[in-house]
Amino acid sequence: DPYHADPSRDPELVPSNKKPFNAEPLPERLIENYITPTEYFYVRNHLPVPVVDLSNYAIEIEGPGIKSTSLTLEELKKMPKHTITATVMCAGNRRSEMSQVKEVKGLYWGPSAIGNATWSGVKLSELLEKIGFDESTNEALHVQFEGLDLTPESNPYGGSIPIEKAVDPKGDVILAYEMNGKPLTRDHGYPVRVIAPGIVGARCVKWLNRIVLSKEESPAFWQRRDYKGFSPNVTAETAKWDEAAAIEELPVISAICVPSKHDHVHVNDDSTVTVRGYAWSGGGRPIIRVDVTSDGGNRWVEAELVEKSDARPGRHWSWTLWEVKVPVTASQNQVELWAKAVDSSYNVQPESFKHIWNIRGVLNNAYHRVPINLVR
Ligand code: MTE
Ligand code: MO
Repeated sequence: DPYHADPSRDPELVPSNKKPFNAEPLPERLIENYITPTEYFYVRNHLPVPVVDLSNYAIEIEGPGIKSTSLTLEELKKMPKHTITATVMCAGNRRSEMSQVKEVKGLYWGPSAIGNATWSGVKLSELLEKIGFDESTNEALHVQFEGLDLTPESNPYGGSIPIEKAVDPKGDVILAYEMNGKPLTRDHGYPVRVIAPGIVGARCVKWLNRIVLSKEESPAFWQRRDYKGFSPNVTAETAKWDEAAAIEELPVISAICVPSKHDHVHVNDDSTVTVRGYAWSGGGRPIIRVDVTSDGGNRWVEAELVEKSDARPGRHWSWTLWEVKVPVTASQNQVELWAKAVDSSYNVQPESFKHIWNIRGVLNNAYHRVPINLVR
């Protein structure tokens, strides 16, 4: 069993698959804390968790115009330490809803393949500068990352980000060795992982082994043949993988975490129900508004943004937690709650999954719709 050395996991994580391990917490747990506790931060592994021996661990860095470098964890820790708070989300978050339109390929995630944590480590921009990267002369267009986890054919997990993001001090890309103030756990990438805030989780490579500057994107399967969106009528047979853009910055999303689907919900004395959830957008774009309705959009109510970061637009990497009391009609026993968020570029979530459906079930950011039963 290639998974025999996998770590043990918290029972609060509900697995959608065990080998490789993929799991998310219950939505109501997710929004209890602005900073998601590590124990129930979702886990998305494609392969067995590698066993890392620190005594022979070093990150290799190479590419044109820089000094080839090998860095141990100890050497990394001697560089200036930066801490950011950033949300990481899987491109497959909320895939189970898209699959209701038509079956898609992938794990059927609920709305909790997302979490917000603090990440500490070295800034990639500072490291690259230190080893001689010069933006005015360097021809690299991408920074490729490789993990220590291997496919049965011995290909490492990998992904890449645009060079502009990597070398921008305000891009805040971190080679993180701590999550929520503690060394990374094995599931989250011990000893070092990439955190590319505002970018899809798939590029936040765990168990980091190698960094390569290149004119090309990462050659890894997950960069070239996965994590891309397509038009709704494109099929597995007609998909032009080489022509489609790899997902990098994620679009605006939100989800209702309380109540859950089909819950029996107590109606407040003022004929409202209390609704709570999260909202987030990629690219460092803060959430400026969340609208919620209980009657198909005849009446939208603005949610209160109860927990958010005061980071500037462009560097706003954390999610926003929101709460609202939504009026419900006295005669109804069942309603469907809808939520949609708006980011600082006034991007808004699409209304339905039908028109954003895609073969891989990625970018599942249509209005979140939660049918509930009312109890008076
Ligand atoms: N890095 C490696 N080496 N192997 C992986 O399977 N999964 C990626 C990314 N980094 C992955 C990886 C995906 S798809 C996501 S969504 C995030 O890690 C999940 O990070 P988490 O498990 O810490 O939540
Ligand atoms: Mo992912």
